[in-house]
Amino acid sequence: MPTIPDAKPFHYEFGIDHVALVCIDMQRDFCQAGGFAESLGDDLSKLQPCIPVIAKLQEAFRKAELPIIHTKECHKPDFSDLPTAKRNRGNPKLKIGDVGPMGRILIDGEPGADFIPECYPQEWELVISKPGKDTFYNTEFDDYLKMRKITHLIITGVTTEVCVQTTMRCANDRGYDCVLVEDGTDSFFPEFKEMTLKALVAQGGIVGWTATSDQVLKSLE
Ligand code: C5J
Repeated sequence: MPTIPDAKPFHYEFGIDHVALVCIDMQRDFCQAGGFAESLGDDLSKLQPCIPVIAKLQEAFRKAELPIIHTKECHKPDFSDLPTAKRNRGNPKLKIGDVGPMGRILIDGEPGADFIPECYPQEWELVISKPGKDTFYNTEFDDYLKMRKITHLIITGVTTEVCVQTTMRCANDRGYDCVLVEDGTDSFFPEFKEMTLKALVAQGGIVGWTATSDQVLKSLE
């Protein structure tokens, strides 16, 4: 059975037919200039280190013919899945739905809500459009995982303490065993990333595990 012996807080095992790579919100609106994050005043350079790491994990999962699930945080063009409170939060220069340099901010189908080229899904991979921070909320995620008998999730993406952490906590509550890839996630706030990585594995792995991308890649050899 594939094992990550040095995962934190202790070794992690998964059945090769029951594991998926989850790539959270590797979108132009978060990672590139002219998008949502920049309109909130965030420093985009903070999200760049995890990009080649996620690309490498995607390559390895594809080579091993293992499933990859991509999420994108976005809303319907008519705002029917966008709470007014979310639209107004943060007083951004460009609100969700406003027209920016990459089309309407965080609206499904617009260039900004699409994936960055480095982490772009293959056409046979599942893409989940999610209106919330939690990938389970109002999506087909849980049905898909159950249908494919996936019980173990290797989680990557941005941002660590928002959509990534929220999804991992909600997966844990549903019984999935999750590993967050330490160098496969980033935050605009490095101190939040550091605390999140510690908090998830505290108390004997109260939310799950963390491991480096090298450790994950080794487990697939
Ligand atoms: C945020 C996310 N930070 N993908 N979304 O608004 O973490």
